Formats: sequence, structure tokens, C-alpha cells
Amino acid sequence: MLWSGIGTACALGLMATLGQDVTYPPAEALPVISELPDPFLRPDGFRIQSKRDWERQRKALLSLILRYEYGEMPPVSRNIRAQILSSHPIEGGVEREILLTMGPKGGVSIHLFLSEPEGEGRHPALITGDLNWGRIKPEIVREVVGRGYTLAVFNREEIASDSNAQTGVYKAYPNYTGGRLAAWAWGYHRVIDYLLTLPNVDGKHIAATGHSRGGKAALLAGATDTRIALTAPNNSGCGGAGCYRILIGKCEDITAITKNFPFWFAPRFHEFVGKVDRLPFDQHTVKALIAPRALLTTEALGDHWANPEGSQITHSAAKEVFDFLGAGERIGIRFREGGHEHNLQDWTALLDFADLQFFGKGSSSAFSAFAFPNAERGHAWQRPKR
Ligand code: GTR
Repeated sequence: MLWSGIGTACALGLMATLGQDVTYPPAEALPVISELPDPFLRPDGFRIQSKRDWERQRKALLSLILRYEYGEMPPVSRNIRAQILSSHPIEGGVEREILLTMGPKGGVSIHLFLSEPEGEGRHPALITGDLNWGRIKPEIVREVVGRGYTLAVFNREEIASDSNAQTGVYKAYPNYTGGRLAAWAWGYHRVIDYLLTLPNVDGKHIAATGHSRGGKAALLAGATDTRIALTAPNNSGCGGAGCYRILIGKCEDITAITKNFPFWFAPRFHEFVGKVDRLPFDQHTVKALIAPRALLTTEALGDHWANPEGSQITHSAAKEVFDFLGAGERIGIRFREGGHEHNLQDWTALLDFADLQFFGKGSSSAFSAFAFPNAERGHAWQRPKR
């Protein structure tokens, strides 16, 4: 089947090719879609009607997004090994530094800090890959551990450098062509492989978070691994929770991001520079891949480069899918004053949302307030009424 873009007339013309291999035409051959593309529209031009059809549609959308935007994920590595490098008490718990090795001949190794609450039983866990930016501030670690969560912090730049350099997974899998965001997302997945071997981790309640480029990676990690029960990108902007088509003010767009960071993306993504309205999806589609699992977007009102209003617009479009699946209360958004950082306020919002989603504590109204009540609606379509 040829995915020739989402446009009924064009897609209907493809019916004859059903059953053949999927091919992905160049951007210039895809139809122009000015609004945020309809995630319910199948490649053959029909709209899905029932919840039962979503899983198949989700797979088709995921392939499209990986093929055009992020590149494929690296192969799954099943030989993860852990070496505890150090262990010491912290306030309310214990902290261990662990070296994880994985991949062909154990060729990829990463450092992971695990801060675990004391006490028997299994604890929910929050993972971030942002160790390359330094240790998480003690006040944040205290808050996470104090509220009964394990904090797992790994260095995504050990998975793959933030450059063109062929390190980490690129060295271990020389034929791998995906972008850095996909490689980093794979790092979250490997950390989960390890966490699931631990007797004190609650494998049903694992959250992935990250800031900025780390937030883009966390979003993709959640979109590609259903073991992640809650995904929480922070200030992730373009290529993350933001929006490619609708840009408000001076914010990052596809031209800037593919010029400055081509190695974050699939080799083909630059085809869409100057043709963003031919993208057969937008970032609401990536968010929708997470449904019906939980998704929290945290945004800073002063972080104009990250297009917080665009994040609200893709949030509203993605919510159509969450609502369709009967999971409207699983998608949240939280705005705060201030600039580009992942601060205690953001982490506290994540913990509150996790308490709500995992344990039914608190109220969902705290995660549905919009900062931009007059924002445009990015889509005219609506979820199919069942
Ligand atoms: C910027 C980039 C953003 C964001 C940010 C960050 O330079 O334009 O997409 O990822 O870096 O990671 O802090």
C-alpha cells in the first residue's frame, strides 16, 4: 500500500495498491494539508470509526512519523548488563550509580543514577536522560524520592553524541540511520529494560521525562514504547510538543531546526523545509500515539522559542484521539511563568499528574487550564462519534 498522503481523493486512488509494500513518496509528491492533519484518516482515504481500528491506525501513523521525521529506532538490544559502581544513603532513601552496557559486544555503555525511596515494596519510577547537563538539583531529587518515586537519570549523550559523530549506538550499529532523537528515545527503553529487572520498581508505573531536546526524546520514547505509562516532555518545542505548521512569534521552525541540528532527525526530514504543509502529520499526531496512556506537557510562558501556544494547539488536536479512546482525562498540559528550564515547579507538576494518573489522587482540572484562551483551532475535523 502506498501512503500517498492524507487527502481523500488522492488516497482513494490508491485503493488498487492495497496489500503491496508501503512506500513513502518524496515530500513534494505529498498533498498540501493546511490544517493539522486528521489522525483518524487512514492511508486509503477512509476514516476509522471504532476504537478497535485505532491500534492499526496507530501503527501506520508511527511508521509514517519514523520514516519522515525521526528515523527508525535502533534494533532492540537484549543483552543489557548492570554494574553497581557506588551506593550511599541520601535523605529518605539510597542512591546508586550504575554502569549499564548493551548492544553488540556490549559496545554501548551509559551511566545511570538511581535515587530510590526507602521502604519495602515497589515504587513508581521517573526517568530522564538529561544527565549530560549535570546532576538533577538536590531539591528536585528530595521531592521525587520524598513522594515515593524512584528517580532514574541517565546520560543520553553516552547513547549517542549530540552531533554528527558516530559514537554509542552509531558505532555499535554501523548501518543505523535514524536521528539522535530516536537514538536517545531508545536509551529510555533500555533503561526500562533494566528497571524491570529490579524487585523494587513498579513496572506498571514508569514515567519518561526530559527537557528541551531531552523532552523531544522523551516524547518519542513514550510514543514508541507502551511500557511508558506517563510521558512528560518539558519545554520541548519544535520536534517535541510544539507545532510545525502553526508558529506564534519568533519561535523555532523546521528550517532553523534542520539547519542547526540535522542529526536529530531522519535523513529525509529536510525534504519538508519550505513544504511544511505537506507533512502528513504534525506533532499532535506524535502526542496521539501515546493515547490512551498518560501524557503531560509542561510549558514556560517566557520560552517563546519553544512555541508554547503551538503546544496548546497540538494538545487540543491530540485530545480528540484521547477522547475518542475514552481517555480524555489522561492528557494534561501545565503552563508556568518563566523561561527555558526544567525546574522544581515542572517536576512537582509531573509528580502531581503521576499521583493522579497512577493512584487517583488529586484533580484533573489542574491540568486542563489553557494559557492562550484565544489560540486558533488548528483543525476543523472532529473525532468520529461512536
Ligand atoms: C535549542 C534548540 C531547541 C531546544 C534547545 C535545548 O538550541 O533550538 O530545539 O532543543 O536548544 O535543547 O535546550
